[in-house]
Amino acid sequence: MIKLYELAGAEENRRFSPYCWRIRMSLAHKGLAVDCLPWRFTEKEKIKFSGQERVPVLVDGDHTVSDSWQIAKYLEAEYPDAPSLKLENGEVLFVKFWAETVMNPLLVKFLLLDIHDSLTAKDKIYFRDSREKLFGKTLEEIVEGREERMPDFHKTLTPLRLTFKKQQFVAGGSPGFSDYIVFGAFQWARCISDFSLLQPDDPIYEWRQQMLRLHDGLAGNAVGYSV
Ligand SMILES: N[C@@H](CCC(=O)N[C@@H](CS)C(=O)NCC(=O)O)C(=O)O
Repeated sequence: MIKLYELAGAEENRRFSPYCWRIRMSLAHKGLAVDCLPWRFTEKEKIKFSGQERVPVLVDGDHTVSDSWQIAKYLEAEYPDAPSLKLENGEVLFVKFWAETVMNPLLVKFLLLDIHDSLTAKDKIYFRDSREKLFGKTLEEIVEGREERMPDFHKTLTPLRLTFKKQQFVAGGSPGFSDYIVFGAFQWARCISDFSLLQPDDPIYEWRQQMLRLHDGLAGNAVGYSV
């Protein structure tokens, strides 16, 4: 069976990585069974065989693939007869870079402290140290005043909101990897934080509800907060 190394919190079933969620949803989309193995930030040794230090890492027989984008391409090439992730249109790459350079950097500044608080004791030390070095501030300073930053976040989501006024999913009439990219970011937040990002009258909220229900409620049933 396919194995997937996934980021976990102190609670083994709190799986919150946005990149891992892209792949969990993609595997379900393709109808592939998977054994999801919990991995913590400080368990670099456990994934050393992959030649890098981040999750997701997918192991499928003799194949080891890391990086969510490479994994999506691998799944598409290896399982062409299973439902398509719709990678063939180059626009998916735009969605990936938009999520990673516009959306996720705003989200991380809402979530850093909640992420920290959900980790094992050993991971807490690593996480605080590495993130405070990266941002040049304490986690508390980074997150402070997050409510006031919500209007900016909502404005940034305008293209997404307008898309859902015209079509049901980012990828068109049915979900594709573009949806899993954007959804992964919302699911990251939902699994780690009770900070509410969307209001029920927002078309993005309705889309997120649909995503939570997909594949027998895979994401909706995951350990997280009802936000
Ligand atoms: N470009 C990679 C990013 C993966 C990534 O950054 N994963 C995080 C978890 S969300 C990680 O493993 N971080 C390890 C660390 O910060 O030490 C992908 O798309 O898979």
